[in-house]
Amino acid sequence: MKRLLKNGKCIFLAYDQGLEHGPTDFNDENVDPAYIMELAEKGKFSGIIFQKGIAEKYYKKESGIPLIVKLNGKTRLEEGDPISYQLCSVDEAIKLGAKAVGYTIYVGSKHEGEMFKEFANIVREAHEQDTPVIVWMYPRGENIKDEFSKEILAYSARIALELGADMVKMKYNHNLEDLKWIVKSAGKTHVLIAGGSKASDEELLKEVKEVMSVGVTGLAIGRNIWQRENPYEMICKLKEVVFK
Ligand code: FBP
Repeated sequence: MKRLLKNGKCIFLAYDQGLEHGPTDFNDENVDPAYIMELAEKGKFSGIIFQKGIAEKYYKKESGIPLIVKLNGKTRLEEGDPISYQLCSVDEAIKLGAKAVGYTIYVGSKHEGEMFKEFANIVREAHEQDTPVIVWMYPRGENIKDEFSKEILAYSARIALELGADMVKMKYNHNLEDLKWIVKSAGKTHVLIAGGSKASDEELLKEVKEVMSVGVTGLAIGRNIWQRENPYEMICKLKEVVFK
């Protein structure tokens, strides 16, 4: 964990959207993973999140930026209750240079149990090799009436703690009182907030200031960085807020 945190905080650059959403999120520049690797290096992010294929071909070990390999993933093309299967093992990720591994669980999906089982094995294997585990907790599926309700978000955070995750990445429902309870429910599991689709500079900075005031550890942010015309300006501003 020490490799990932500075003053107990972190900002990870997420770039697994190519699998989750398709190239629809990209333009001529950010469609190239080499551009993102350069962004992570120059912006001195706390970590870069890649799927295995991108990590193999584009991760630059000499950058010193910690690699986080996302072990499962799915497309947006399948309908019904979501399931995201493991596609890369902990050992493979570590061989690629990973300093942490990531996995998404769709809480409430009828396939939740399968994801719990895969995740339990990942936690065991990763912790045996002193590698932290980050879980993306996204409540989804027919049983989930409101994926942004306080109850379901706090339940998701608690599940992350119960299952042994070191960090839990969640979406923010724009209610600070709810977030306080969510952070408490996560206990010693660090809470990270996902970036979401591109917001204005003012909106994003306001939101980040807000979430950092209630004990959140940091951000795992993608589109809100690499879809900007001048990402470096925003990175500096975000660092001011998160680390200072
Ligand atoms: P953004 O910061 O671009 O929102 O990325 C965060 C993230 O968790 C990605 O890691 C992931 O690809 C994506 O969101 C999945 O979001 P969704 O399931 O809502 O499409």
